[in-house]
Amino acid sequence: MHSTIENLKREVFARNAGEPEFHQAVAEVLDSLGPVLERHPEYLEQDIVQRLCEPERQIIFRVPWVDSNGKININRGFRVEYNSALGPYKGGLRFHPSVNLSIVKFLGFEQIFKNALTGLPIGGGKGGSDFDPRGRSDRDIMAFCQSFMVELSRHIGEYTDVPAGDIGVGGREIGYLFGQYKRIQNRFEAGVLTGKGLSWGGSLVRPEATGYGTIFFAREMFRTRNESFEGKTVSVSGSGNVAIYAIEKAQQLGAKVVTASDSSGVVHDPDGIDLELLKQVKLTERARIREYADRRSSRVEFHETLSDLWRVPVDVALPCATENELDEASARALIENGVQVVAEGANMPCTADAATLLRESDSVLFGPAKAVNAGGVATSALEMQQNASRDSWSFEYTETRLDEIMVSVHDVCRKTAADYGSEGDYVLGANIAGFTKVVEAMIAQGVV
Ligand code: NDP
Ligand code: 2IT
Repeated sequence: MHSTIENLKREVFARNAGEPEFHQAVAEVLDSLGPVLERHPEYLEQDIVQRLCEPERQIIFRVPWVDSNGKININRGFRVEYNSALGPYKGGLRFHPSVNLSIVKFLGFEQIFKNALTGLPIGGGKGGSDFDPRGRSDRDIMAFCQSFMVELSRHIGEYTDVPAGDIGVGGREIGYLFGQYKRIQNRFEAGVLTGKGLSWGGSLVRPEATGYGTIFFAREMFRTRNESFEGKTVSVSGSGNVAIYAIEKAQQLGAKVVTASDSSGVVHDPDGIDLELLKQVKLTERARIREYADRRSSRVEFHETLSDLWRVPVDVALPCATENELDEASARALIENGVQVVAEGANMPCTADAATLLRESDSVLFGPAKAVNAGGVATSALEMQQNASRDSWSFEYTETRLDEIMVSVHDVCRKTAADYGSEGDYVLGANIAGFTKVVEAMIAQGVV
């Protein structure tokens, strides 16, 4: 079986040369599949792995737009519609200068299994642009979003493909994108995008969902050891949508969060992060995180080296910024400092070596992204349910649904791992459970 998987990986890598992030995401899943392919030889007969690794559709387009200085800008737009076996393609849009096909494909591939784990009827997709929103005026952001949507609108729809936010795309961008879609189609098709504003089809709890869901998942991990967040020290990286609401829920459960970061540095606040100040600096003012250190009255350290964050001794580490932000040396430092739980709030934040080290450490519970951060997309699916029924649910009801979904994702991962003889291996459990659900649907639907 080992050589079969190595051959499958080699085939995918050769077919998708020069896409390191995509290779990394594929290798992580395929390396888990040995036991399931042994149990289900029909999956190999059906060439299901090759089919799964090939996106159903990949769209790359030019995004021309004129900024407020009258300058013409040309960006590149992407939408990879990866797999629709379980429902319409579903997944975020990322606006960041690093965005390229490899990154969109890695994110889209992960999204297939994540969405399957939620138990909700959503396929997998991802998109975005190499547009850099940082330092741009609202007017420039709107001009870019409108041009981006002119092309994207040909490919999306409530029953086809439903984008949402990711890095660099939040409520403001979804607003401009939705407005332009509505104008082009002359339809108030609320279910075409999620992460909308409350008064025009958005869902309560969607802004908080990924961060809250991350903490609900980590809480369940602790529960397997009869432990809880109460009194624990936590490090969080990032200070965007996922990080901020992970900090909020961890604090609500009695933990002390001592770090946050952005792409320019890390703050270490041993007295515990002042969340109102962090929200003011990062969400309202969109300023650099150094401002937090400058304005906070307590003893805060600022570090320019991002990996310093993982040298802070903590019980729980939550990487919530971006891919490959936590390397092997950082993982080793966390383990040596006695970390108990590492849960990936961001997508693929641990390098392959770091993930292996954490997964194999007896003292650490390691939660992989596709399970841990599934609460964001799950709540997007709840937003779609509200749109379809023209209803809007209360905060409490929606948060309870999210919590139940995260408990179920956690339990499915654990049960699947145990069923395959690898008790406590959340990586194996998440990969096999997500994979099985999608390939069973693909096989039932024939060679399409
Ligand atoms: P945001 O844009 O709201 O925040 C991103 C944060 O990460 C910012 O603090 C940003 O710093 C930092 N960051 C981004 N890129 C880098 C980089 N290359 N190096 C260092 N720091 C960086 O994005 P989200 O919070 O939405 O997303 C964070 C992660 O969570 C991503 O991996 C995303 O794919 C994942 N995710 C998001 C979901 C969602 O619902 N939004 C759902 C599931 C996963 P700066 O301010 O300097 O740019
Ligand atoms: O990575 C992710 O799951 C997201 N960015 C959220 C996707 C969504 O459709 O809500």
